[in-house]
Amino acid sequence: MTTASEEHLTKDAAGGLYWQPAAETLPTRQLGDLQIERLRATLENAYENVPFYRKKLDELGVKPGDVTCHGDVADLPFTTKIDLRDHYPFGMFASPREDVVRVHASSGTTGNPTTVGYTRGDLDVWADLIARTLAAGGVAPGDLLQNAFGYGLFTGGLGLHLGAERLGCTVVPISGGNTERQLKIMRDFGATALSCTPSYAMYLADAARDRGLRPEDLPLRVGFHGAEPWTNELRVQIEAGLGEHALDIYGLSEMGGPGVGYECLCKAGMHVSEDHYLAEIIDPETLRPLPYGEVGELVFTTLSRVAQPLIRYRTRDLCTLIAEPCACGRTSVRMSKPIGRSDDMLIIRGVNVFPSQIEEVLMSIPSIEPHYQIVVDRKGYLDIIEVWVEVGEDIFAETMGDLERFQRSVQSQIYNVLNIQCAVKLKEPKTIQRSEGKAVRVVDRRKAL
Ligand code: DLL
Repeated sequence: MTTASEEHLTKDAAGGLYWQPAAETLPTRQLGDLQIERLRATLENAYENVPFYRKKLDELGVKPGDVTCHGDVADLPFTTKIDLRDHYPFGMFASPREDVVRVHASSGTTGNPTTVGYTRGDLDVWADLIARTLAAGGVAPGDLLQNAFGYGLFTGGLGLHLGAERLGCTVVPISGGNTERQLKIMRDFGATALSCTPSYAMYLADAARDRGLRPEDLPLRVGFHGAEPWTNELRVQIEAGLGEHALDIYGLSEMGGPGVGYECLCKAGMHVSEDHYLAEIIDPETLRPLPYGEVGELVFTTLSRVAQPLIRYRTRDLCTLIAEPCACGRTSVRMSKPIGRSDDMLIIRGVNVFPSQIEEVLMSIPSIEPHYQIVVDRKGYLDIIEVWVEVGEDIFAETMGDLERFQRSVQSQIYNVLNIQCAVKLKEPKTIQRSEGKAVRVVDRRKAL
């Protein structure tokens, strides 16, 4: 007897599997038509149910029915993270809150995080997109996925979990951290697949080596790594250290999380799930669309999300779109690895951090002077962040114990907002370098991973 999931799974040309073969290999022309049909439905939903979009579209004099081809997309308004924050928590929902069965939020945001809601149908689509991602790496029922992405409001843990269950493999919801236990469970349970950030994968690889474990002692065959930038050089090291194929996966909370882009075993860029997301590259200065192959900012429009449709969402990620066909047989465009951002967002151990969030905390503490510097570095493969702050003379007159207490209190106030540990260094007045132009608030000493 075949199970429902085995009926889905057919071999691709790269050694992986299709989860939804028809959708994943849809001829370009049909894919384009499907996108326009879904785009119109999305615009209608947004126009009818989200006052923000009704106003924006009315201002531009665009009606959902006016969009008939891809060229019309450039007439549609953009959406930014600020728009989402301004409508916190549920003002961008197109569905009544009662129909929203899940809410996630972006990592590490201060004040108002950006929230994302899913109807039951949205979760269903998400599950299939992650199942596609896992299948592309050859994962099938019978495999065991150790899911070391963080569970909680972050979309990584629960997203991968949902897709693994949809696919029908065994999922171990171990979440992040506790390296000793990760390595034990990996061997005891026989994990054939791993999901976590690339930096954590490398950390696990080093920890395994330090304990005398060779890659062949680990049962892994494939890993799904993303949520932060990484290079092909790191891929080679992770693969050698863990004995797995290390595949890149991309997504962002605003688009519903991972599942937006994923690599097949050709490892030649991430296939964009184009039947559910319309991808564009724009020039971040002029906001004009750029042709495939040019580096620019990635912009997405959701094509099937019901609870929270987003039109031309500016991801701030800089990359290129690759239109040439992939050897695996999938027909979608691929996105290159993001090479940077068009804003100042830092990604520290997978958590998104805006320097302004740290500034807000610091500036709320009276004894701290308005001079600070955020120093980001890497210890092994893990990011570390230090916040150097200038404090008034009076602070240094305190006892050692008082100073330490003050320092710990600043650390914990930053932790409360960002959810990441950082080391606070108290500096004497006028010791942080002043700049004649823009203040250099962030010193990022990390080399590309
Ligand atoms: O990082 C969703 C995710 C979870 C993706 C698990 C992959 C795996 P956010 O926390 O909202 O969502 O962060 C989104 O992270 O705009 C990129 O700047 C960055 N990012 C995500 N994946 C990659 C990747 C999740 N593969 C932001 N390569 C995005 C480079 C990535 N950067």
